[in-house]
Amino acid sequence: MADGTTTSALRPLSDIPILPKLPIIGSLPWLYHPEGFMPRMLELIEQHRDVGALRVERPDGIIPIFVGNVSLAEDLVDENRFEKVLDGPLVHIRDFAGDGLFTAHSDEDNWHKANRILAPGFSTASLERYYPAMTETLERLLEHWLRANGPVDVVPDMTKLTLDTISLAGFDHRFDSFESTELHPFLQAIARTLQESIDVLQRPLFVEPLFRKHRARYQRDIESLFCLVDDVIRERKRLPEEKWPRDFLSLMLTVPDPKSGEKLSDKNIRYQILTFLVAGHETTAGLLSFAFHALARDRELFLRVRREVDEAVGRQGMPTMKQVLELDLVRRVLHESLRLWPTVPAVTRAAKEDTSMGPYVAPKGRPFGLLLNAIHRDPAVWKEPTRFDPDRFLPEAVKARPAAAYKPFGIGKRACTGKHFALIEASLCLAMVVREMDFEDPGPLRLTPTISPKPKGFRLRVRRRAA
Ligand code: MNH
Repeated sequence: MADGTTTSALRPLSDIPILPKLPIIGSLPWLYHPEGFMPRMLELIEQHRDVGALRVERPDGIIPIFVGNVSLAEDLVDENRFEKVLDGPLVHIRDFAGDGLFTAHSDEDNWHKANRILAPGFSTASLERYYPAMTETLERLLEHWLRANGPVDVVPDMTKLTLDTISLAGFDHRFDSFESTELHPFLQAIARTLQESIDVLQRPLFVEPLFRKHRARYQRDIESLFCLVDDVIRERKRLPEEKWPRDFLSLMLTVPDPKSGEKLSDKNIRYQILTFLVAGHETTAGLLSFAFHALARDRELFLRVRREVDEAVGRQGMPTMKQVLELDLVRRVLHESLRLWPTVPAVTRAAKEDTSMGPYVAPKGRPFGLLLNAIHRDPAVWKEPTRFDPDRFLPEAVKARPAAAYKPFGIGKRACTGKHFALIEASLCLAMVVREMDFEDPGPLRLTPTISPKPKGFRLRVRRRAA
């Protein structure tokens, strides 16, 4: 044991409270919440803060354990003893994201290989190359909102922004989403397959026959995703190399693994592209939507942010990437949004060898769902946890808390590859919208029950900034 205690002194996992359950449907009736599964889990953990963990029974009889207190999380984030495992929706997302970075197993060769090839391309320094894709796409959003000069639908517009940005930076493709009201069929297929990966977990097995057509469409959607991406790869290879744009696709096709000297296979590249699309758009779109909601409700904070932007960037033109990186308050607003509404609300960890989690045994391989939304509101660490206060992310305050208290980008070697990309893209958007526009208070926040939570029915009245 890492801490010298013996396994026999530890409590069995069956000591963790369990929700009521019924045959065939498990704990389903107790898990319903109009805003989705994750807000419900948060509510339940808050009722069990004394323990900080809860077991529920899935319709298939599997009993996941959810953990939501920082003290327990401190064990789960220990990279020496725990690692990411695939569980819940990730098992299904693997149907279309394959052995791409996000859904690869921690010991899979292709994870190590792709991580060595791709991670350097996402460092802050490398991101200069993709920054023009961010400003170009943001111009479209700003035009759209300035023209609207009235109510705008924030979530779909943020989705268009982040999708167009990642597609342009990732594989030089322009979806031009702001030119139509409908989302591109490819993007709709991504949204449907993603949602199915979580919906399937909440259906009792006996209703499955009623979902045969639905499952057939899921399979067709996946085929169509593969088709489009494989086409993009084939097209690229047909171009002479000196004409290749400097995007992630070219990087993947040309840069060999520094260790083995091998390049990624075309099939793996397909999975990586789908991974960027899947992991990299809803999450950032949700983050921006929540941040705008918070600013629209707090005029004083809004004006503080605007002052920062005016001073650092000026009143004209797009900022440079360096200027964006210097927008401290903007960055703190984004972190505070991710604290209250982490757009990936949970990750899964399991012990590499038998060990302990808090007072409990943690048998090798047994998955624990770590509820990020719950640790981010643990009152043992966060004072007045529901209050929106970006100054919680001032350097002194960050140093004073355990690192396990805030993990919106995941943990250790399996943490988010796109973190800097997302934060630069989101900072740029937040800064420019606040500089150019004023908002009206949209009223209280509700969440959608989607795989990545978003503000529900969030319309914002925007108007051009009065000088
Ligand atoms: Mn992202 C992994 C959150 C934006 C690409 N991301 C993760 C994980 C979290 C996460 C949490 C870890 C999941 C797990 O442990 O199972 N990601 C975010 C958030 C945002 C985000 C909150 C935006 C805000 N992510 C992005 C963007 C990209 C991206 C943008 C790509 C351009 N993320 C990834 C990849 C992984 C990942 C790739 C998988 C990393 C790995 O396991 O090696």
